[in-house]
Amino acid sequence: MNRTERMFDDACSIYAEHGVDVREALRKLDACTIGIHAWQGDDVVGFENTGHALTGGCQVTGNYPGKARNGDEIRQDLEQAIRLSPCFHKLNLQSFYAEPSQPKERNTYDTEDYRTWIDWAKKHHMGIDFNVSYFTSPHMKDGCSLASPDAETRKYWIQAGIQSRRIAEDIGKELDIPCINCLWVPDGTKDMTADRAGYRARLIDSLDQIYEEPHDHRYMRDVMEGKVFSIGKECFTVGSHDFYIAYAASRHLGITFDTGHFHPNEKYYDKITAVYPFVDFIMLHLSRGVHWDSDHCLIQDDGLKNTMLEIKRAGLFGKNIEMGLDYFDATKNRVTQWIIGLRAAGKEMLFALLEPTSLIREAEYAGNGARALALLDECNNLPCNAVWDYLCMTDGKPIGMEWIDEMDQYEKDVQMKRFSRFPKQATYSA
Ligand code: RNT
Ligand code: ZN
Repeated sequence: MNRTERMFDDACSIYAEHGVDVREALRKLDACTIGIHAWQGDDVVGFENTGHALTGGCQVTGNYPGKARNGDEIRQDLEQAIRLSPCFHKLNLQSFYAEPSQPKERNTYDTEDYRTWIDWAKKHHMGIDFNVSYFTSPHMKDGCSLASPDAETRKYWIQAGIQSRRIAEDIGKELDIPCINCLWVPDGTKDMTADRAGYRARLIDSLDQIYEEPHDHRYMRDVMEGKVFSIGKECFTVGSHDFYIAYAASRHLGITFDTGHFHPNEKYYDKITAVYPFVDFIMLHLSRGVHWDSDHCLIQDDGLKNTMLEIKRAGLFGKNIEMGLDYFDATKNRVTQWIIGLRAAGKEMLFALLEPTSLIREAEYAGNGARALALLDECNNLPCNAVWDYLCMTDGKPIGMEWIDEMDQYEKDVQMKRFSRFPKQATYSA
């Protein structure tokens, strides 16, 4: 027995003393996926080469070398990231990562324009989630799309929304894994508007047109993502959280909670069980909003821990709830940040699945609050990491911190060789 196996054995007996079956937890972990967001690989640029700067109130700061410059390089980087994470993954795509043979309007993309991605996902036994890129486009008017006062602008984006649901269904059917189709629009106003109701009525009308066509639930699910505000739209965001929760509940659709999209002191994990009973599906965009939506790389912080615990305690893992990463930071190695996020999400998922929840709950309902709190705190120090290392070992992944050296090597061998004095695509710096 090697050290990892010995430590795993010890961990199993310690958890068993608290009524937790480690192998059962590992089986449950296997049923969950973590989405990996393609857009961290190229600073949310896409493949359309329009020269249009990133818009939509999202901002990528930094200019670290080695950025992927095309589909093959993004896929190469994604492969490196998933190689160093022992969980099951799903690919999260934006519509502007289409690879059509001829340039096309974004609202006319079809499933075959994602053929390379679909085949790549098949090869890696992954599902795909999808998002229309309602930003970085000359077809946005004054930063608005579906809620724009301009009918032509709305028409363009409604068509993109309708198409995306067909693409999502096709992808889900072909991969036999439901494709989660997320809708987020940056629409809003920089300054005060005297017509909040008008913007919202237009958004409702556009959404109703997008969601009119019936699709097979087994292959695709619709979710909508709200936000407090975007940069440049500080006074009014049409698709606020309240708006989408009410809309999704009334239309039997789903919700996306992006963990960076709330007020910094808001406990976003509290929303999961509050909203879950009333919507069709919950998607989580896992991010680390330092101050507000800063899109910092996900790490194992209290927010992430409590999110996973919330899902586990409610018995919701694998049941109409999924999660994926969503952040973009160009100040340091982009692939390393994917791996940090994937591993942080995986570890916190495992930590939650290993929590002896019933012990804490018993103490709580027996009125012994101090015992419940003591257990809650002690659980932080149970040997979850020994189980994680064992998982890495059995999955053929590096153990402990070994992956960091592997990643440094990749940076040297692959990413740094991409450096060019005349980069093809624009980079964005603060
Ligand atoms: C933006 C949303 C959205 C985007 C991606 C690029 O605030 O979080 O999910 O990050 O669609
Ligand atoms: Zn998001």
